[in-house]
Amino acid sequence: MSSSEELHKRRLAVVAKGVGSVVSAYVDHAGGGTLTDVDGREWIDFASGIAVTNVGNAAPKVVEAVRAQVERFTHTCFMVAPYESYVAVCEQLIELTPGTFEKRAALFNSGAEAVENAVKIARHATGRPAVVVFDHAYHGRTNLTMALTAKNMPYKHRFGPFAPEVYRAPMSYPLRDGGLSGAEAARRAVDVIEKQVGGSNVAAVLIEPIQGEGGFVVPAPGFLPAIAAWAKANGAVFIADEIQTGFGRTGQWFASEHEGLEPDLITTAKGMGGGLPIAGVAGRAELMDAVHAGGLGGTYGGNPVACAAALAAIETMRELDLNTAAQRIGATLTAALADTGPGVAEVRGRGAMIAIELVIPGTIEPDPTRTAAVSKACHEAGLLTLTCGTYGNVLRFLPPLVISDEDLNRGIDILRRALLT
Ligand code: PLZ
Repeated sequence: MSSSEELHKRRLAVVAKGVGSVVSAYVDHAGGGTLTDVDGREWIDFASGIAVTNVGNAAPKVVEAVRAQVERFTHTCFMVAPYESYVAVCEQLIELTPGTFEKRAALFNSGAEAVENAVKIARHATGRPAVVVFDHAYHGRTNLTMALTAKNMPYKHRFGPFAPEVYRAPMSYPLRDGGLSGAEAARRAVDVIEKQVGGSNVAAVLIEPIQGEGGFVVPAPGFLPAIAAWAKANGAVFIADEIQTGFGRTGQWFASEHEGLEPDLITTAKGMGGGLPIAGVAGRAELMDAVHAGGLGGTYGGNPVACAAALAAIETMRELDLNTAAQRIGATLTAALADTGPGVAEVRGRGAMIAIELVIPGTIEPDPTRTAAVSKACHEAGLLTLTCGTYGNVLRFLPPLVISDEDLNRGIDILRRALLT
């Protein structure tokens, strides 16, 4: 077996530089809350492959379901010859997403593809062009989703021109908007939408209930319900992008539930597949079914192996009550980070989606340099952490929801040491 150093050398000769990696340790195997690299070093996982392995890496039920499925058949294309597991995943999406109204669902391969399809459905159903998104939003890297994403570097820089009819409204960001209430921040956003776009032109308002790449921004209470109410009053489709927040991550099946939201459409990916690539759009039947037969699809969307993994992952979430686990992880992390010094402006998030925002002490000036240094110190000590945020000054923690108390506490010790020394 090659060492990480040897593999990295090989990589540099063949893998495009535009594809980055947070660490240059190459993974040999992973399970539960840890990864082991090819040099035999163990890492505590506070990343979950960016909020994907909520049920843990190589979760036993997922492994078994995938193995059984690949032996039966690997691919037929649901648009050619359908199979039960696709239908069963859609049944689960309809049952688990908030809202008791009649729903339909469709499956895709990646988060970006789910977002693209949600926008297609909203435009088709309303006959309107405009899509409203928010400051700090992240929705993907395809051409339309780059347009929907806020941050230039690294996602958009020199990749334009971007898709038209995308409009950006101000977000509720309590630490950085002077403490506007949810209602005030919503009024500010609605004012921009009405003055710059016009309510009757809006096909969809698309928002992450807690922003992911943008910095784990939790909007002030009341902001999301007010935006959803505006969408309803103006005949626009309210789409919650729950790709990062979904499937137990925030301590509920979907983060929309924290404020009683019933989005018209929800996009899901990441956690739903237990590590295999699968995504979905679920929502109001009259919107989903507005699209003509054959208008939605793709070769691999809802691939049978990915569907088998998703069904096993969802079953694992239910059996192990991972929503409760996420709440417990969140409470432990939040308590452990409460006294980490004046450079930590805020500890925020919900459930096992927790972050700290680092600033120059005594100000709210972002401190990306220290953020990178703390992250590096964590990596050197064997804790896999990620950064995020428009200003690159947010450290985020996304442990698998099955992480043991022992691994969680070992991770927290490393983190505290990195922050306090
Ligand atoms: N919507 C809310 O978080 C993916 C991307 C990391 P894909 N986030 C991690 C990176 O640098 O590429 C994401 C998300 C939200 C959409 C997406 C896109 O999902 O599966 O990466 O396409």
